[in-house]
Formats: sequence, structure tokens, C-alpha cells
Amino acid sequence: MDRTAKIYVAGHRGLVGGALLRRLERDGFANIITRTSSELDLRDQSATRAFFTQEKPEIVILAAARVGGILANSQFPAQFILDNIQIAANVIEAAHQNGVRKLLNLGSSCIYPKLAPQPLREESLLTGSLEPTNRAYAVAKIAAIEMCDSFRTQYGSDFISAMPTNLYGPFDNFDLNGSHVLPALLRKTHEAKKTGAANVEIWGSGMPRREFLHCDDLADACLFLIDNFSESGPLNVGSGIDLSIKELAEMVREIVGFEGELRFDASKPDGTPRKLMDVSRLARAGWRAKIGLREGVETTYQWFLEHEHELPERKHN
Ligand code: GFB
Repeated sequence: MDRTAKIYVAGHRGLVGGALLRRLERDGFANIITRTSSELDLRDQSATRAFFTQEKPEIVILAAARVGGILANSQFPAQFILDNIQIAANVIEAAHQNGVRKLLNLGSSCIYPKLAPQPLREESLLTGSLEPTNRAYAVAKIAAIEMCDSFRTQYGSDFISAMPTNLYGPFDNFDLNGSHVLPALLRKTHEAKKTGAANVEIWGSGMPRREFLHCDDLADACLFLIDNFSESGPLNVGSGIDLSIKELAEMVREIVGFEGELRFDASKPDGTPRKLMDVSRLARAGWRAKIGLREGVETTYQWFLEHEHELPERKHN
């Protein structure tokens, strides 16, 4: 990619957008555009249109979304579907109207049916029922893929869709009500160690299996795909390795140095039994993950220790 290209990173304050911004700046991209959500509400169609008409970005990375862990998804489905459909529709339409030459739409592995064969292949999209805890979010993400593909079919737009597996890394959301499992486990285990608690509470049975990808690896994949990929449909982006939540909690316990027990709270949902991406299409395109899970969790814990004092107060177990 040309270092002078005008790139709009939508959602630069999030886990993914932040990692993209750091990477683009490090690589010397000189023409990056960002807006905070208070400067530009992407759910607002006329504001989004006006922004694109004024700025005329050449490349758009759509990393803006309402996201959250299993609890937030099940408690606020209306917000998850409405915000994400509006953001995607407004950005994709404005990108088309303003001649954006490449758009990368980011989704999630939860677009695949709950019981799709594992590892999850791109062909499984729309072949079965979705996991109920995040169905509203998943439908919005599926709609965004379909929009990109429809603009490609009808107008020849070079709009692509990447579906990352569960992500983690620095600047993640560590608020236990809204967070995903990894930041939650780091925080809960750290606090249990600090207070000398006998155990740390893990939601669900510990049996579900998840795959994790560091946000810096995803940023690397995004830049690679912008240069090297131009096809319709979702493209899986993952590490290709999964583990159970219990194994993850044990890894976190070791890294944090907590000596108490893991206690599983069966009143909390497990969600999808397993989410492991088949990343062979991505590998054929020429990209693979580089940051191992243990190394990534260790550096994320270091980041957490340096920023612990800035985190919102704990309101939930
Ligand atoms: O990360 P998580 O919220 O997302 O949960 P999903 C993964 C698994 O970890 C579930 C368990 O089985 C949780 O029950 N878990 C254990 C915990 N302890 C905790 C905890 O303290 N907090 C959290 N959050 N989980 C989300 C979707 O699903 O993943 C989104 O809701 C999106 O739509 C995202 O796709 C990537 O993998 O279950």
C-alpha cells in the first residue's frame, strides 16, 4: 500500500482500530483519518455522508462497532443489532458514493451457525441456526458481509470482509460487565491474588473452546489483505489453535501467579460450545499469525498492570 494513501480507520479508539492505528503510524503512513464517536456518529447517515464527501478517503477500514462479551450481547441485543447495522450500512454506502478504492469490513467468528462443523469454514455461513446469546450481533455482521458482496456484484466495488476469531490485547475493555473472557480473567485473577481470595470465579462450565488472536496480529493481517485480497464472502482470520476456557483460566492463573482455585459458575452461559476457525484460505493467500497465545497474554497482563489504576471500578463478578 502506498504510504501516502488516504486511509480512514473507523473505530480507532477500539481494540482493533487502536492496533491498526499504531501499526499504520509505525509503518509511516502519513495520511490517516480518524474521528471519535462524539465527533462523528456513524449511526447518523447524513453525518456519515457529509464526512465522506468532505474527506474522500481512498481506503476504509471498518473497525467501528458495538461489541461486547457474552453477557452484554445477551442483555442488549437491540443495541447490538441496530448500531451495527446502521454503522455498516452508512459507511458502506458512503464509501461507494465517494469512490473508495478498497474497503475492509471486519466481522466476527460468531457469524457461523452454532453447530457448524469445526474448524469453521467460510462455506458454513448461513447453513444453520446461530448461537442465541449473540444472534442479533451476528445477524448485523452477516448483513455487512452481504452488503459488501452486493456492492461488489452490482458496482464492482473492491469491498472485502475479514472475520477475526476472539481478539485480545492492550487497550481491551476490562469492564467485567461488557468484556470478553480474556480481559475478564486477567482482571479477576489479578484481583483475587491481590485480595488473597481462595478462588476466582469463571463463568459457565469451563468446557467451551475458543481460539484467540492478538489484536496486533489482526492489524498485520488487515494490511496484508488490503494489498493482497480481493474476493467476496467472509475470510477467516485466526491463529488456527483453540483451547478450553478452563485451560485458558489455568494459563492466566500461572501468568498472574495466583495460587487459589478456579470456581466455575454454572448459572452463567457457556455460549457456543466451540469456535475454531479454519484458516486455510487465509494461509493460501499468504498470511499466518505470529504472536503465540502465552506470549500475547503475558504482554497483555504487563499492559494491564501498567494501566490498572485507569480502569473503571469493578461492579460485577
Ligand atoms: O469472551 P466471551 O464473552 O465471548 O466468552 P463468546 C467466552 C467464554 O468464556 C464463554 C466464558 O463460555 C463464557 O461463559 N467466561 C468465563 C467468561 N468467565 C468469563 C468472564 O468472566 N467473562 C466473560 N465474558 N466470559 C462473544 C460474542 O462470544 O464473542 C460476540 O458474544 C463476539 O458476539 C465475541 O462474537 C468475539 O466467544 O462466547
